[in-house]
Parts: sequence; C-alpha cells; structure tokens
Amino acid sequence: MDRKQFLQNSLILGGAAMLPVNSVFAAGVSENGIDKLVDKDGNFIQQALPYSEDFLEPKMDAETMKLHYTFHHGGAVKAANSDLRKIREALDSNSLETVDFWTKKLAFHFSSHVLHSIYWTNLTNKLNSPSGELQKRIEKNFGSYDNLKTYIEATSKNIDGNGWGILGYQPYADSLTILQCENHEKLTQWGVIPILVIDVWEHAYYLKYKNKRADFVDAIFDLINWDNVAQRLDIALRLTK
Ligand code: MN3
Repeated sequence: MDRKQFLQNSLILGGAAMLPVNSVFAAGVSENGIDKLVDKDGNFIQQALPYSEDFLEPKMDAETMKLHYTFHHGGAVKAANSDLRKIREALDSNSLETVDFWTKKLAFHFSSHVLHSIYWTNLTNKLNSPSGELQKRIEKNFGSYDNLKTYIEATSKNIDGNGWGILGYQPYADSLTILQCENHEKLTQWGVIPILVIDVWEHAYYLKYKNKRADFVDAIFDLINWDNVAQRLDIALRLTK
C-alpha cells in the first residue's frame, strides 16, 4: 500500500486504532511482524500470549497477567464479535433503532483488542533502550529519550479514569506523537498508528500496586521492549511511505 492509499483508507476508517486490515500489528521481533487480529471470515481472534504468565515477574505478577489476558482482553474480543453480529442483524432486518449503540460498543471493544494485542508484545523482562531510527525520531520529536520518558509517564499517570498512555506515529505529520487515551478509543488523533501502549486501567495493576498507579507506570517503563516498538515504527513508516 502506498502513502496515498493509506491516507485514503485511514480517512475512511478513522481512529487511532482502526487501521487497514492485516497492516501494522507487529508481533514479537522473532516473528513475521504482523499481529493477526481477525480470522479469514472476519471474526476477531485472540492470539496466545508471547510468553508465560510469570515472564514479567515481579514487576507484573502472574495472577494479574492471567486475569488481564483471559478476562479483560479475552472479554473484549468476545464482545467485539457480538457487537459486529448485532450490527449485521440490525442491517439485515432494517431495524436501526440500536445500531448507534452497537457501533459505539464496537469502537470500544475492538480498540481494546487492538491495544491489548500491542501491549503484550511491547513488554519484555530485559532492560533495554531505543536505538536506530526510533532513537533518532525520539530525539527529533521530543528532544531526548528522557523527555519522552517524562512526557509519556506523566500522560499515563494523569489519565482521568481508565485509559492508556500511547506513543504513536502520525503519518499526516510524519512525526511521533503522544496520546492520552481515555477508555480504549477516546482522545485520539485520526491516523495515528500506536507503537507503544501503556495500560493504566485499574485491572492492569490493582492486585499488586493497589491505588499506586504512578508506581506501576514507573515499574512498567523498565519492561518496555524497545525492539518491538522500533519494529512497529519501521512497519508504520513502510506502510505510509
Ligand atoms: Mn487492560
């Protein structure tokens, strides 16, 4: 897909998370670079975690990981499929009284699926740091890695209610940008491709960190898989050239 096509698609689809099908969801660095979120029939599917549930201990405990992956991410995938069915049923029977409700629900649940799928691959248990093109662009757009760290940590800690701190690539401006996303789908810029996402919903930390969201954000920063973030940037750049 060339840049023009991408921009057209993103205009039609809209949303930080609504990307052309089979596009930019990079998996682990050893895999083929595509996260598969739908099956051949267009049903949403949840991939296996890229590691065991205790892989990120002690900073992210296994029980939180299990509940989060199984019931929160898994629940969103089931709900997104149900939302899609409700919309199709409404269209088929030409009874559109509830179609706006299910459209909002689909935006919420599918965005949750997209962000959680990115989230698991964004994490690892070895301390590392950005390099190459990612590092260059961080310095160009934020001044320094420390500035980015300060910015995304503050943004993540200060979200009103549940949400996500997001670093994304904005193809319209050819720049990295930070989003302070509420719930899973609010406060986006159209077109942004998420490359690093930090889940600050209470379910992401409450068992271990209780009400100390800031402590969780500080801890999770040591778990970021910058190779995965770099791979996602690389794919986003290639897609939108
Ligand atoms: Mn979550």
